[in-house]
Amino acid sequence: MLISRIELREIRMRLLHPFETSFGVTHDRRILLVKVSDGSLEGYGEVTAGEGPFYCHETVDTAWYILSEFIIPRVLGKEIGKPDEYAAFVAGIRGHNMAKGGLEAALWDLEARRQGVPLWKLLGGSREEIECGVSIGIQPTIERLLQVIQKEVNDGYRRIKIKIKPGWDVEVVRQVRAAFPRILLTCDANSAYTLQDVDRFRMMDAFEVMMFEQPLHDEDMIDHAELQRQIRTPICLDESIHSAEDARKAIAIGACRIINIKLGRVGGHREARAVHDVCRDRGIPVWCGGMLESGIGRAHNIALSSLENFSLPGDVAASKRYWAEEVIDPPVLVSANGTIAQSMEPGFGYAIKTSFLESVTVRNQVLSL
Ligand code: OSB
Ligand code: MG
Repeated sequence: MLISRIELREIRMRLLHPFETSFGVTHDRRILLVKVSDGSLEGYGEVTAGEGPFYCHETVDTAWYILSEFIIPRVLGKEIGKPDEYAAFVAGIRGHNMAKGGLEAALWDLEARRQGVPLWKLLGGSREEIECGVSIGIQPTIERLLQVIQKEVNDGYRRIKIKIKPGWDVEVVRQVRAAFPRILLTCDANSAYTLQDVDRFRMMDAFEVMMFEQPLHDEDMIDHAELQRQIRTPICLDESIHSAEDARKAIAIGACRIINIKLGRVGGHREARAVHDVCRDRGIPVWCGGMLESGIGRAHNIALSSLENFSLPGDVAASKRYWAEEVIDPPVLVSANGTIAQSMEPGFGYAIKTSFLESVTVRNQVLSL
């Protein structure tokens, strides 16, 4: 396909509920979208960077800069055979996986539309229905958290993830487990702890938590391996895994027993599948993480989750948990028993609500031949 036109677009949308993690609170999302065209068809991708460098170093503004100054000049006007070949065009650019991944996702959507097939089938997926979990931010009180969990359980979600941080951990998890003895429960620390905190994790070992997600520093694997040796609950890595090579090494040293795959964090579908394969070959289950995406990023996450080794419920939930109005039509719907059905339409399988998208756009830039 000839890449004849690329458009960057920043939209702003308010979350229905502010989302608090150990690194901060998000009320309003700034989301960078990428549209690619081959002259007749279009594909859409989402850059999953946040507003500030808190989850990782990338932000909406760094991604815009890297895309417009370095990535787009390397692909605009080029003939790219298959989306897998994109990696070679951007190989010289170090890091900035979310910037790379946003355009890569758009290329996959475009290729699927060119072939007239659903993206999940093009990716090689087999799960026609994916299992959904929810990620619940830090709440003002434990009572409030218990109410939110009850609502999500009533809505059918199959796994509840709560955010933890020092001071919002052992007692919180104890009470959640006491109130909900049977739910699949996981805890995400977003790197808020150090090895000094091993006793807190040993205390939480008693509550049958399915996994502790990214307890330690985002650049660490060694201390995670040490922590894993000292606790029973599996560790799941999120922030520390940027590639299939990272996954291979983390598994080899025993730093985790589960891996969360995020499209942006690993730089796109090609690397996401490579991480998936490394994990599958070593008996490590994976699940799809979320980054408070708009419907465009969400649709890509759903397609990715169709791969066989996505055997645990992901953080891929209904549009209505996040947004009053969605940029895609239909919005992402979750069934009463906590699943999302794959779309049978070409590409990522949802239509773009063009006029709503225009109404939430704050800037755009078109680069074309
Ligand atoms: O660590 O998984 C995370 C949101 C923003 C940044 C990091 C994370 C998250 C979530 C939310 O947990 C998942 C979602 O509902 O999109
Ligand atoms: Mg996480």
